Amino acid sequence: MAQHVTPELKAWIVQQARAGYTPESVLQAMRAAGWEEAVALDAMEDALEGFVRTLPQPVPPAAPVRPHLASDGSPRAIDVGDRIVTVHVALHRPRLAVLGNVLSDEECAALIRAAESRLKRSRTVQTKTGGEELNADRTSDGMFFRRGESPLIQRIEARLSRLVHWPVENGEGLQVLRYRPGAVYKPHYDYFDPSAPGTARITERGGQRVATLVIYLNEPVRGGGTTFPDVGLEVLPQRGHAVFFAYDQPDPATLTLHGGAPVLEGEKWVATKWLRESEFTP
Ligand code: PD2
Ligand code: ZN
Repeated sequence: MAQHVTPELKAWIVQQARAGYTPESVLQAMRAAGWEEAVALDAMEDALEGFVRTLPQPVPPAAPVRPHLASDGSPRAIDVGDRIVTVHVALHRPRLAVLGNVLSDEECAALIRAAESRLKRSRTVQTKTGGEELNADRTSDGMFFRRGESPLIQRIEARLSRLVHWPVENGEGLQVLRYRPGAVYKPHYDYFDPSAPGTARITERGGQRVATLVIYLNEPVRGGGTTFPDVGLEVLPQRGHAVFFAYDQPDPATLTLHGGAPVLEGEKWVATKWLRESEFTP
């Protein structure tokens, strides 16, 4: 006698699938209840096809979020709450923008004043060991502010966080550098070399660096541009302006090789904000 598949049977099959029973175990139960294998398989196919259509469709993985400027169109001006930052140049490879009005003249002068007595010959993080070293490739003097250490620093950190859509907590303390005539910062990447033995230790706190803001606090008389040799770009220091660049992987393919060209006359002062993947605890 031909076996007839009822709506109740199909509903029971869906119920078993929802409860997490495997198709094999459902088939086995139907066979035990006297259903012919071919009829049982047809019934399962029929019932489960409808069931699968009701399941939520898989969501494609979201692109990783990275520090970025406003993403709606190519705005010429970005409201960061307490001032309007202007966008002068935007590059896509490397991801880079030249910005104006990031700091006021008074803020630049106040940063220089607060940093001056704390300057020491700059050191670079030594990825071989995870320690720091004096470096002939970097002949500036520098210091780090602690994150949030004064109302001025708090205000600037909050502004930069809003500008690049990245939490204040993921930022290293603001660094101030002074270059005297002849001082340079030879071309380098700001991320930590993944193949270097010290990198694991350095990235324990906050992960990799993912973006940099170099903010110009004054104007040297001659020289001192920030160069990007891969793309033949030189950003010239203008007080209160900044160059922002992001690197979504620690790899030269990001084209973010950059350096500070020698200062030929006068002094150059910058503030650098390095942004980490996650919360940075000093
Ligand atoms: O002062 C600069 O122009 C400069 C150049 C390259 C700063 C940095 N790197 C840096 O602070 O990472
Ligand atoms: Zn750098």
